[in-house]
Amino acid sequence: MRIDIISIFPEYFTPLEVSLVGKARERGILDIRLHQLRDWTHDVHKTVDDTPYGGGPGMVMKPEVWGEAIDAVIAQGGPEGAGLPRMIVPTPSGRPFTQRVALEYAREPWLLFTPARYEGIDARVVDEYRSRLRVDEVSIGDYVLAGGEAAVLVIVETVARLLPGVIGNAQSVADDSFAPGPMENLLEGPVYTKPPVWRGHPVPEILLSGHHARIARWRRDQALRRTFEMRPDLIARLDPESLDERDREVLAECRERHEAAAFRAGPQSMAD
Ligand code: JE8
Repeated sequence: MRIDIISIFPEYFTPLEVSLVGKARERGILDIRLHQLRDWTHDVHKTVDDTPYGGGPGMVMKPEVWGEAIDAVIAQGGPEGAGLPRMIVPTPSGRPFTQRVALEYAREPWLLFTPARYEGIDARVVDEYRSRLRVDEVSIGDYVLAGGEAAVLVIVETVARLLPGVIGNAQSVADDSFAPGPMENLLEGPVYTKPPVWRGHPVPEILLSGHHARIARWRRDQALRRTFEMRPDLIARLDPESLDERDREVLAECRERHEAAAFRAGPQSMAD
């Protein structure tokens, strides 16, 4: 997979030289190219922003500079047979970036990221490239960053670990939380390693039993409990058809404990 990133802070992407993504680059699985947006300015100050039409706070990134930069990257050409890149624009007003979206991106031969700063990029840039490329405006979460670079790091790492050969144990990816399948929309349960007892805290006996079916069941129980506690919204979205009898028992126990705790806490909490 080829990835191009255009940014005024290409140094922001040094983390993509280490760990899992760095190794994938060394092994030729990923070809990541960074581009300094200011290289496509023509003034002595290398200006990339200007005041917003209609007034308002902050500055907006100029369409001319982005247009020249994106055209230049596209003109370089991508992997053989890749055609044009899929353009990904991180923005707080984008569609949620999810594991399902990551799986889609992992199937693309060429991704072009355009992380902005200031108040974002002049909207005409997305309009222009929607007529030529597949353009995705995506958000990594409901909070406001200072720019799109951190989002690109999140997206690239999430996608890279899905590429064949990047994660040694392909099953680990298949078992991911949020990965389509039996664990989709369930959070990871607790994980343990040696020693078997640490500061008086033992590892759950079941994990030392070697009984794989019981361990798998215990792990799913833990995932259901963790999800009920931390992300009740995901429990509400579970497809009832995807739950077996034991799943339903575990969730019923969770509800009973939750209601008992609420009752003990008093009437106000019951209203919450
Ligand atoms: C960004 C971003 C994602 C997320 C992404 C790109 C470019 C006050 N203004 C700050 C409001 C508009 C955005 C301005 C900062 N900014 C933020 C994000 C994002 N993906 N999940 N949160 N924030 C840019 C400029």
